[in-house]
Amino acid sequence: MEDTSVYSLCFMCSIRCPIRVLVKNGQVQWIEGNDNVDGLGKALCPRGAAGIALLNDTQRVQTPLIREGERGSGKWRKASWDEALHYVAEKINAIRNSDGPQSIVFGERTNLGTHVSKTFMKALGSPNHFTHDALCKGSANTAFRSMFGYTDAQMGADIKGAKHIILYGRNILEAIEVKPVRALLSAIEGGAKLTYIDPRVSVTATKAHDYWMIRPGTDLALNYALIHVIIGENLYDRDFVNRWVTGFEELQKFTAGYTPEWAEGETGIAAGRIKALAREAGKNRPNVLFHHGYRAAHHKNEIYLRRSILILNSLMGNLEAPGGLFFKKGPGEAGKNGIRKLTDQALPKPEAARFDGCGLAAYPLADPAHGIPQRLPYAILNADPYPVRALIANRFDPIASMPEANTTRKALEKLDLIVSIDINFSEIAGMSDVILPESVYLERTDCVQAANGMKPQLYLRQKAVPPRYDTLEAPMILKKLADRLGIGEYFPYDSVEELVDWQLEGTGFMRSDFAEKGFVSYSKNPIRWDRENGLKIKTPSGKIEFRSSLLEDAGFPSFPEYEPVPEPTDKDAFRLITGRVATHTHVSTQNNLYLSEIFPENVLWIHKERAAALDIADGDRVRVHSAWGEGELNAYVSDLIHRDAAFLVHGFGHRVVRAGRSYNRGVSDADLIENVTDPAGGSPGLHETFVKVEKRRRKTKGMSLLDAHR
Ligand SMILES: Nc1nc2c(c(=O)[nH]1)N[C@H]1C(S)=C(S)[C@@H](COP(=O)(O)OP(=O)(O)OC[C@H]3O[C@@H](n4cnc5c(=O)[nH]c(N)nc54)[C@H](O)[C@@H]3O)O[C@H]1N2
Ligand SMILES: Nc1nc2c(c(=O)[nH]1)N[C@H]1C(S)=C(S)[C@@H](COP(=O)(O)OP(=O)(O)OC[C@H]3O[C@@H](n4cnc5c(=O)[nH]c(N)nc54)[C@H](O)[C@@H]3O)O[C@H]1N2
Ligand code: SF4
Ligand SMILES: [Mo]
Repeated sequence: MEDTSVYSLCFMCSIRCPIRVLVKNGQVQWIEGNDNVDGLGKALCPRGAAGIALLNDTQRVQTPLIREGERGSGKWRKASWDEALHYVAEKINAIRNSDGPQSIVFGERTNLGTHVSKTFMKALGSPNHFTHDALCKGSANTAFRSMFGYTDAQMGADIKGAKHIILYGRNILEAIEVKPVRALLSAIEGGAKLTYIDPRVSVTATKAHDYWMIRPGTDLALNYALIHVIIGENLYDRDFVNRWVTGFEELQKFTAGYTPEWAEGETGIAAGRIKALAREAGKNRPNVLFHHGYRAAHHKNEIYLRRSILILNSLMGNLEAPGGLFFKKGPGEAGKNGIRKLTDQALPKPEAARFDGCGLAAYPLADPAHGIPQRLPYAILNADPYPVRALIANRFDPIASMPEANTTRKALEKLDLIVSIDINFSEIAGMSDVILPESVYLERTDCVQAANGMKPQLYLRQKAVPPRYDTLEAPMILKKLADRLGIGEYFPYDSVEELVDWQLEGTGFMRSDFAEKGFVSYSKNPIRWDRENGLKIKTPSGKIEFRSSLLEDAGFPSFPEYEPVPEPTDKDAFRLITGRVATHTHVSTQNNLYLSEIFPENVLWIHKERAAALDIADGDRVRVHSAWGEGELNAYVSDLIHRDAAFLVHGFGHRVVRAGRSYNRGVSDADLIENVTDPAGGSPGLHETFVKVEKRRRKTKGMSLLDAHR
């Protein structure tokens, strides 16, 4: 067989970097970045490079499975697709008839086939489709809508064009998207300055010109003080603010008392440094980027931190300027048609209200396009607002990815049906009655990716090799299930390729157009809006709303007074913070053959003086616990973390035996963290929990952070 080169999209995480896959004799030989794409080169991150290990993994789910033993006992029998889908359809039909379609809930990580799943749920008559979005950045989504009338996903940040980049725990060099990594490094090489703010010395901190070890949870105090100086010393873009902003005077009055000296007491950052940053930013505006972050699920008042960052950008007047925030342009901006989605069809309107209160009285501002996943356990446990009987989880692990995993486990026990569409023996697969295995990304074509940006483009994930095992693509799994549920009419395709062709109708592009470079562009040149008259702000006032009608109409303030962040009160108490490492994706790669060897388990970062007071040395075994769960792991003791904080890499502590390489390695942060939600923004506060740490006296083999990295 000939060597072939297939352009596709990585899916070792959901960033979907464009890739070129080299196939020889039907085997994937090599994967690299698609260097036809501006700013990407051939680069991949470590996880992207480990895609071949996923493809060939003998520990992934290989056939449909139906549970035989107790829930969670790990006993399933192999089933044919026909049998497994028939089984699921029968159960769903019975539940739909007894309790109504709203008692069926579908949760997924937003993906290229989300329009298929949304269609599936609407056709069933259930309002209860939700995505992971709130867990990741829901409060940033709401913050963007409150300021600009666009979601965070509809806007971008031009890192490459900035003269000064300020990052609030946006750990670009470990929480990786390949393009921004390269953009940041090239900006730095080109002379840009990097200021990095994090209670922990991450890899990004080591590349910064200025690193600030902030007291965890106090970034909002810092920003109030920055705004105070920027307005007080006239460092902002007056013309831009006059033209585009409403609520400036209220902001000025509000921040008058929040001085840098006050912020120093709260954040631990010297007032002089805060003033210097404000002045430097003022000098370089508009090419200064206060990055709005990625994961915006830290605190209960998260929306206000994200809004304060957006305010700083607006004061710099950086919108649509090089190095600033920009509005992503779609095909319409180039006078062309976008792709079709199954949700464009006329679909039944579900009668019941959502289970999670999203868009309703409980959480009026969170985005109903995504929902509030972390409310699911309470809806089930309290049958509030109605009984939930069945969960379908697609490419999403509600147990490991939502806080208070033990509460989630208890709630899921009550369901009549749990189905997961997964590739791994994840925590949710481990509890499922039926596991429907998806083909991995190298084995499947997916729905078209509409990549809006400065240049609107379309990308396509294209199958590089046939499936190794008895697996299917999710859009086919749902179509086959829909056929068995009498709602097949909404799924007018017999293969994903046919669905792609249907999506492309009217765009002027065809599937074959993706063969040459892996993507197609609607416009040759970047589209920028005119900063004087051409910004299309979509708030009710048509202005950037410092004073937000969205918030105030729902009864939330635009400028809440700062509430001091509590310090740990006991000698053994630490504020738990969580995050990424370059070698793993959330909860899904810990069992990868290569990645599990490079980084087999997480360790607990604590400050050396705090550790000494507890008689804990580097590499010692410790017990970490909260009111919600506990675990045992090794301590990483250093001065690279703030005294108040303890840090855990997210994603470890797997409990499913079939995931043999990751089983019982490290501790799950989800077991420890309390499930609390930002009532305005919709995200969980993942950094609100204090944990206690104690030394384990028994001798166990220790692994230091360095060992873990080896
Ligand atoms: N405690 C804590 N919780 C967190 C976070 C944290 O830092 N700490 N981070 C939050 C953030 S930012 C996010 S984005 C979410 C992420 O939450 P999730 O989306 O749940 O996490 P992932 O690890 O990306 O993927 C979950 C599941 O997708 C499966 N999967 C992977 N590839 C495929 C595929 O091709 N097809 C199918 N069908 N399944 C696949 C994996 O096996 C895994 O079971 O978690 C959030 N939750
Ligand atoms: N390798 C890898 N890359 C990924 C992913 C992955 O799973 N693995 N996931 C992708 C996804 S979905 C997301 S959302 C992004 C996440 O991208 P980021 O949001 O950049 O990364 P996290 O690791 O979630 O962020 C946590 C950082 O915030 C710091 N931090 C904690 N508390 C505070 C605080 O009070 N103030 C400040 N300033 N900093 C604080 C933590 O120490 C940590 O370094 O990464 C994306 N890229
Ligand atoms: S960031 Fe890494 S794992 Fe994620 S899509 Fe890109 S190359 Fe793949
Ligand atoms: Mo995320």
